[in-house]
Parts: sequence; structure tokens; C-alpha cells
Amino acid sequence: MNNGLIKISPCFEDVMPQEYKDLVEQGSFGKNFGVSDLGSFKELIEEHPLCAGCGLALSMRLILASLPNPENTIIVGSTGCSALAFSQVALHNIHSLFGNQNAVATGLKRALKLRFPNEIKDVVVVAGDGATADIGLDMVMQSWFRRENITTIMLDNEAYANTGGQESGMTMEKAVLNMAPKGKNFPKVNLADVARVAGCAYVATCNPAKPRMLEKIVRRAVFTAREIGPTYVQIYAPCPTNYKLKPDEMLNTIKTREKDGTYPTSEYISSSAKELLERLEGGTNNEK
Ligand SMILES: Cc1ncc(C[n+]2csc(CCOP(=O)(O)OP(=O)(O)O)c2C)c(N)n1
Ligand code: SF4
Ligand SMILES: [Mg+2]
Repeated sequence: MNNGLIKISPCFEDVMPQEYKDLVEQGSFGKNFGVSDLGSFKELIEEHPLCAGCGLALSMRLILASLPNPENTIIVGSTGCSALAFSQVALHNIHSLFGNQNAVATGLKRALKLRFPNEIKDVVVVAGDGATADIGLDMVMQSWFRRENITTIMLDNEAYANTGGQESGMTMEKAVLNMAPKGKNFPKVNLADVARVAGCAYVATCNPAKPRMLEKIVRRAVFTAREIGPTYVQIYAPCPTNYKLKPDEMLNTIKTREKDGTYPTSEYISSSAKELLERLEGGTNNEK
């Protein structure tokens, strides 16, 4: 970058770790970087506090590398494990109280439109499944009903991970967790279908085991939200700690779920979004 987006206070320069200095100096800003360039720029500090093998950490890296307009993107987060990573990124971000993320993002987007009518400002919510499908569902749905121009990304680890493993609406039926010892007794919520019916112009499910697909989906969602209306992306991001996986089993868990059809990659594109994406991409490529 360095376009002054994030600055280290001179008083702290001598004590800041080198990794953080690298983040400030080598962000993805001002360049046309994507997930294929990961490793040549800094998007998240490696020494972040998420557990080894955490699907959220990998997904966050990929989301940050996929944003089409990072300097002018504001991420709105919510309480949960992903929030722990936000202080390790060189990007504008706001932490909202648990469940409030879509209401905060809505207000922010509206204010940015008024304050900067001639500039592109993307607002992207990145929150957990508990924050999105359970406790914040009311505000998520209202932002969709009202056709707000924001992207909602759910990091779906199928649990309330940060509080020790309670079941969420997104947990699979019969799944056993630390604080759901008898197994969940109703099915996983199909929030992708709900999003489509509630007015999202673009809806997709994906995972970090297919980074280029994730990149394409995030970019499509951001472009569609900018021009047309709300968009929803659901990323399967397993939690090794609560699902008792070894860190190196995370990606294979995703691949197995994709293969057995219990967590497929999918895409819904409304006709207006299709028109837009065809114009931007020169023909939509729907290959998974
Ligand atoms: C209003 C409110 N209710 C409950 C909590 C407690 N709480 C903090 S994180 C969390 C679970 C988060 O689950 P999820 O959104 O799936 O994120 P994860 O930690 O799994 O990434 C809960 C219930 C809170 N902080 N605020
Ligand atoms: S508890 Fe799970 S979701 Fe949270 S940081 Fe650890 S592995 Fe990631
Ligand atoms: Mg969760």
C-alpha cells in the first residue's frame, strides 16, 4: 500500500512486532491483487489468535484477498471467533455488538452514500452463523427485505465456537457438541434459500478449499450489492476445536462434505444481477 489507511502511532513504533509493520507496509491496497497472489502481500497477521487449522482464519484471508476495492471497503463484524482476527487486518472494520451487524452495516452504507455520493464505498458484513442465522437474524432479514446495498458473509462453523460449542441453527441435525451433548434435534437452517426469498439478488455457498471459486463469489457478491441490492455468501469454515478435528483435517472435512452433498457449492443469480455480471465479466461463468 501504503496509502495511509492504517498508521502506527510514533510512540509505539519501537515496540510493534515486525509482522504488524509488514501489514501496514505491505497490504493489498492500491494494487490489483487476488487470491492467486497470496503470499506476496499481507492481509492477515500469521500470528493471529485463532486456533491452528481454523477454517475461519483461512476464509478471512481469502475474503480479504478477494475484495475488489479494499481501500474503500468497510467490514462490519460481530462478536465471535472471527472478531478476534479483525485487529490483525489492515482494513477499515467495525465491531458491532453480537447480532447487530446488519443494522450497523445498513446505517453505515446509507451514511456513506450521503457523505460520498460520487465514490464507491463497499460495506461487507463478516459474521458467524450464530450472529447471522440466530441472534442477529431479525436484523439480517430486515436488511434483505429493505434491499440494502450490503453484502452479508456468514462464516459457518456450525456452532457457537467462541462460547465453547453450543449448537446454532446452522448445526447439522444430530451433531454432538460440548454443550449439545445429546445431539441437535432439528435440521440445519437453509439460510441460502431464505436469503433468496427475502430479496437477495445474489446468493452463494462456498468454502475455502476452493479459493478461486470463493474469490469469484465474493467479488460477484460485492459488485451486485454495489449496484443492485443485498447479497449473501455462506462460507463453510469448520472449527477444529469444537468438532474435535486435528488442524490438518479441516480442509479434508470440507472436501468430504462437498463430495457427499451435505455442503455443496451453489450459486443463485437474479436476472438483474446476471445482466450486471455479464457486463462486468463479459459472460458469467457458472462452473463450480
Ligand atoms: C447479545 C449477546 N448474546 C450472547 C453473547 C455471547 N456470545 C458471544 S460469542 C457467541 C457465539 C458466537 O457464535 P457465532 O456467531 O457462530 O461465531 P463463532 O464464535 O462460532 O465464530 C455468543 C453467544 C454476546 N456476546 N452478546
Ligand atoms: S474455537 Fe474454532 S472457530 Fe474459534 S478460533 Fe478455534 S478453531 Fe476457530
Ligand atoms: Mg459459529
